Order: sequence, then C-alpha cells, then structure tokens
Amino acid sequence: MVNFSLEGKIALVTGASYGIGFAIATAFAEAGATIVFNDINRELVDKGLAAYKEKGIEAHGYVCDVTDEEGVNRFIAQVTGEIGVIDILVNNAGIIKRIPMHEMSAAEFRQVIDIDLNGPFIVSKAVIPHMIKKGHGKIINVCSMMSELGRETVSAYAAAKGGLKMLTKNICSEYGQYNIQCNGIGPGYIATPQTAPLRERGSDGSRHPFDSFIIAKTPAARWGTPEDLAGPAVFLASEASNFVNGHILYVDGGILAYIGKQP
Ligand code: NAP
Ligand code: GCO
Ligand code: CA
Repeated sequence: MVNFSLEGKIALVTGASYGIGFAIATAFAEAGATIVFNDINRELVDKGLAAYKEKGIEAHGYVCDVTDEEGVNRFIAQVTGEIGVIDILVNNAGIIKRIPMHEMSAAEFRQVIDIDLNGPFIVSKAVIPHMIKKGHGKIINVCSMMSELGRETVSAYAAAKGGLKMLTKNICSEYGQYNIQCNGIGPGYIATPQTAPLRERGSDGSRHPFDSFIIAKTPAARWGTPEDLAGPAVFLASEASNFVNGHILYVDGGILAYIGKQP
C-alpha cells in the first residue's frame, strides 16, 4: 500500500504563520505530522499558533529569522532537544520586491537573495546532519514560476528562485546517498498577502490588469489557493515519493504549459 501518511514525523515549515506555509503545515498535521514553524517576530508566531489552534493543531512556534545563521543553529538545536529530530523541512519563508531592476538598489537585491536563497541554504545546512544520523529526511524548497520564467520588476526574486531550483538539485545530488530526498514545489499564482497587490480591484470593481493577465495565462482560468498545494506537498513529504529526488513539482494550474488565451 502506498504510504502517504506522515504519522510520527516532525515537520518544520519556515515562515508558516499564514499563507502557503500555513496551508502546507495544516495538511501535514492532517496527515499525522507534528508541526514546528518559525516566523520573523513574536506577534506573527502568536498569530500563527492561534490559527493552528483554531484548526485543532497544537503547533510549536518559534521566533527565528532564516537569514541569521547563529540564530537558526540555536533554533534547530532547541527544536531537536525539545521535540525531536526534524524529518521534513519545508523552506517556505520568502519575500518579494517588485522594483524595476535599474531602480533597485544592491541592498534591496541582496535582501531578497538573503531571505529567499541564503535562508534555505542556512536552514537546510543546520538540519541535514540530523537527517543523516537518523537515516532519512525530506527537504522541500518552495520555488516559483520565477524559477523558470522572468518578468518585469522581479529580477531579485527570479534570481533567488532560479538559484533555489539549482540548490534543490544540488542537495539531491549531494545527500541522496543518505536517503534524503530534496525536491521543489513550484506554486503558480496563488492568492496570498504576497500577491494581494496584483489582485487589487479598481474603484469601479474592475480587475487589476495583472489579475486579468493571470486568468488568461492559466488554463484553469483562476488563481491558485494555498490549499491547492496541500496534496502535492504531502506527497513530496511522504514515503510515497522516496524515489523522487531533485524534481520541481509545479502546482500552477498549467501556466507553464500554456501560451495563454487569445486576448
Ligand atoms: P507571504 O504571505 O509573504 O508569507 C511569507 C512568510 O515568510 C511570512 O510569514 C513572512 O513573514 C515570512 N518571512 C519573511 N521573511 C522571513 C525571514 N527572514 N525569516 C522567517 N520568516 C520570514 O508569502 P506566501 O505568498 O505565503 O509565499 C510563501 C512562499 O511561497 C514564499 O517563498 C514565496 O516566494 C513562494 N511563492 C508564493 C507564490 C504566490 O503566488 N503567493 C507563488 C510561488 C511561490 P512576514 O509577514 O514578516 O514577511
Ligand atoms: C509576481 C508574483 C509571483 C508569485 C509567484 C509566482 O510578482 O510575479 O509575486 O512572483 O509570487 O512567485 O510563482
Ligand atoms: Ca511577506
């Protein structure tokens, strides 16, 4: 029988107070996992704990900035001591800055790379030795359409998510021998706070031009929801995917396959 269960597993989802991370962690809990998450400040962590509790999930929340190597090492040691070795890591925490490249400062570019690419490196590096000792592990990196495609104003984000795709393949290559599978999940355009500016309605109720564009570009003719990612994430976190490694599973309603509806 194919095993999609996460019973007895400890899952860390970074930046999972809300949005995609929260939906993935909720699905993991429903599949039997113990949920650990971090966020950038106490207020967000408390908000997340309350939201998990509302769903009947006793999550473990910690304040930790994924770009702070010392802080991450302390965080992972604390979780390992208090709860146990992390079996499943989802590198979800991320930001985007939508600025034309020629107007973007190097500091702004660096900040996106730091959180979206250095962060997954730092957290994965802290968790991998424990996974090696335990004899198994699952690492899921939250990639993006921008791991494959570019567009105006998202140069830093695309560079980070393109790098995250290759970091995924490299972790697969270097640690597959220890029964660690590292895959990416590539959400399409998902309705979360991060994309709210792209969906803002006009004062007359009209759709934001980018909203109309995404509807035309998606065969499913809708934005995704964080819940659309739940099943694919449980699959990648479960033993059902033990021979899937270095793969980016796009959950985009078909955007990457489709030239787009004729205007
Ligand atoms: P979101 O709503 O902005 O949530 C991101 C989470 O990460 C927030 O809780 C955020 O906290 C946290 N975070 C930011 N910087 C952090 C740091 N340095 N350390 C720890 N936590 C940090 O984003 P989302 O839409 O749910 O996206 C989650 C992931 O999916 C991101 O990696 C994003 O790039 C990716 N993604 C999103 C979409 C989409 O359409 N929404 C599509 C493809 C991929 P703050 O609230 O303080 O920022
Ligand atoms: C943007 C969007 C995208 C989505 C997502 C698509 O400005 O183009 O924010 O980057 O967040 O990454 O997969
Ligand atoms: Ca954010």
